[in-house]
Amino acid sequence: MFFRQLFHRESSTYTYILADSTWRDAVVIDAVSDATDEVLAILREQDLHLTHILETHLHADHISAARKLREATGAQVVLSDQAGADCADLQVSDGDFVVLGDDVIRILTTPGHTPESLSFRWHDRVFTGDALLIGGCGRTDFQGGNAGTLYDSITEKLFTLPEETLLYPGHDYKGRMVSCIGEEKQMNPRLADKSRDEFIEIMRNLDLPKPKMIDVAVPSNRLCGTAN
Ligand SMILES: N[C@@H](CCC(=O)N[C@@H](CS)C(=O)NCC(=O)O)C(=O)O
Ligand SMILES: [Fe+2]
Repeated sequence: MFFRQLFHRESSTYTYILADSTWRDAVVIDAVSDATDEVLAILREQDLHLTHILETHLHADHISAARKLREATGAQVVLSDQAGADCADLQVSDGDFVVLGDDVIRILTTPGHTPESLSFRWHDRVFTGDALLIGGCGRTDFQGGNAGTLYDSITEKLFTLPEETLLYPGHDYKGRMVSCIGEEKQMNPRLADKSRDEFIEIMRNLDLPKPKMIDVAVPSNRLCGTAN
């Protein structure tokens, strides 16, 4: 097993590289365009062959490296079938999986931050994109977001995973790198002991500024990230 967590400072985005050490196959989750060379260098150094480029959703705050990585490696881009992204090689839905060496990465649909949001489960960990963040969750006030749907995704899908499952989020704005499902169930201030209606009310009152890149990033990412 090989695992790396990279951080993109401008958008506080985490990119993950997962690989099977026996077969030398790798996948990347939420690669940022600015970090394309860094991802390719790690693959080269570790002698890994990239098979899939997984996107948790159409990002609003950065441009994806998916297209550039596909051009460089021939790997397949994986996006939800709800993304409306014809550029994807594989359009997936709940229960689908991606083979990685001797194991699989299980695909969970976790809509709410956006309709096409996915989480990926691999070994002892889950990659939740912006559905569930450490001590928070993705906002639901743009891109077809829906707070009630997000509450259902978190409580019915993510919170029913084993409590020791490691939680690797799509972003963190305070430098935290990993949590676990049990900790979020007990401690996440938006979710612990909160009803669906209370959660919807919290999300309604967040009043966050629009992401700086949204008007460029979303159309670009629907094309798997145009070259920049
Ligand atoms: N200031 C950031 C905001 C980014 C932002 O809104 N990110 C979304 C994810 S795409 C979010 O849900 N953030 C949660 C939060 O800020 O609590 C920017 O301009 O890019
Ligand atoms: Fe997002």
